[in-house]
Amino acid sequence: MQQTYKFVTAEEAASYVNNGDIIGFSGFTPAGCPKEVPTAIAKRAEAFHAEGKEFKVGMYTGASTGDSLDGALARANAILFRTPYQSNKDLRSALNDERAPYFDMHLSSIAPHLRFGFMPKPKFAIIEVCDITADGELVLTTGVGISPTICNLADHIIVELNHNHPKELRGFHDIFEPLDPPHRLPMTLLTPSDRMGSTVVKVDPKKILCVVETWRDDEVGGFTPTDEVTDKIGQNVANFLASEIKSGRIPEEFLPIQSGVGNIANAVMASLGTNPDIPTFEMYTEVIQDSVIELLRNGKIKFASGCSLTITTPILKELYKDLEFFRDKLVLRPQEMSNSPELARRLGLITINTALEADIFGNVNSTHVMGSKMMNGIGGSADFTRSAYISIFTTPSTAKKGNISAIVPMVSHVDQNEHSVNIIITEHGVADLRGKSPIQRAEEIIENCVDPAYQQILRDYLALSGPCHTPTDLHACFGMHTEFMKTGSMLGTNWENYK
Ligand code: 0RQ
Repeated sequence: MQQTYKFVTAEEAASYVNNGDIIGFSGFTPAGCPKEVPTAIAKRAEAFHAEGKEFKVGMYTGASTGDSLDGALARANAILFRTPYQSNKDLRSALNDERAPYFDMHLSSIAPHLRFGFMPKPKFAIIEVCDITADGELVLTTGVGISPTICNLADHIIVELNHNHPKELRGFHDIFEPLDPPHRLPMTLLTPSDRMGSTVVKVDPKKILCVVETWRDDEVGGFTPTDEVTDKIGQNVANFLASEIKSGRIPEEFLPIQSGVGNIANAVMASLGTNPDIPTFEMYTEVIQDSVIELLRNGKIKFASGCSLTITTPILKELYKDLEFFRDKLVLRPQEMSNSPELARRLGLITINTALEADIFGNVNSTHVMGSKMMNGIGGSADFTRSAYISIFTTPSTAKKGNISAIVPMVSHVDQNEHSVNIIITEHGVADLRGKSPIQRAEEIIENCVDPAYQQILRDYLALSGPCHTPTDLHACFGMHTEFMKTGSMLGTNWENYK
């Protein structure tokens, strides 16, 4: 069957790509991303640069990718533009040094915005698959991302056929692309385990330019082991949800969970899994991390719907040995479905995402360090938060050895605003912002979530303003940030300087 396609080396595939071309890549996080062809494109760019010639490509991805994609192209200085979420060290440096123009977007918006023509269409789609048929059926691997849309929109498809992923992954995907307004119909899922799409991405075989074979593993990094702080945050989340069930504010049968990425999110999932007061549950989320696989095995999680299996290689290999056990417990969907605000609202998701900093009124910054340096991106956090049944943000109360308070008078960048954030949780406790005025929210956050070393500083900040609705002092609101920039610590913040 496959002989009908042209099998080539990664270098030959990369030779079709020229300066200024725009590429859409498969995958979501390092899961399911192409690896060989992007690295070969980076080498091609380096060769052009060595001859003094321009070579840059535009890049659409599902979310973050692996180092052989984002890292390689960033190091080669080959990025014309890049969107959305990223988490690669070298790409982060490139975009913060203005070497790689980057724009951050909600993950649910990429595919529709491409279809609407809000951004230039990709010329190439580079797609990792575990199987391909002569009539153009592509069986994706561990991440779906924006693959269906870029396959439809691109002029040419370059396939990376990865033999490290079993062909038996066929059946794990639920691929559906909605019609655009005014013809859009509802997405019909009523529970996380419902399906409404196809198991494959179907393309016109004539669009498949070539196929590159590979045996490379996904480049998913390991997690930092949980520590006292992340353990405590996890326990606080689990205890809070248990008390919400007890009070009847969350139904007894519980609701599906969405959980973000990173070390804290992984620790939170582990705590939910071990708390006896949390019933067995389902997940409707974007990233399925290591801890979820363990909880599916021991029955604490009944079903997980996601956009990617972002799991470390040893755990993925174990999962592949047991694929039939997981067949009725896992589904992977395009991010337009996994992150759909329509579905998040209908399913009643409990959403748990991570903040870099939050302010005393409940606004959250998950992306910018000191207001200007991009960390990773907003990812799907706002897709879920705004539509959640109950939205939670977690963060350690301090960063950088206690020199930064994660709770500040005003966030240095806003990703989620006070109207969408219901609950903030640190290792010290839980702030419930529901039904509270700005001043009541500030008191709730300062007394329950702020590190003791910063509580008085924030109480004193609140006292700077006279009677008003939201006590924001326009001179002082970034005083803790500016103190950190001057001295390397927020601890010495002195409001006398602002009076
Ligand atoms: O840096 O390791 O150099 O010290 O930020 O912090 O505590 O390891 O947390 O791995 O969970 O990542 C928000 C980045 C958290 C992530 C973020 C520094 C801190 C450390 C990382 P060092 P931790 P995590 C899913 C949904 C995007 C939004 C989202 C993220 C580093 O969760 O990208 O949830 N979220 N999307 O020291 C300066 C502060 C800081 C700070 C922490 N206030 N100022 N530095 N750090 N707070 C994503 C997808 O959709 C795919």
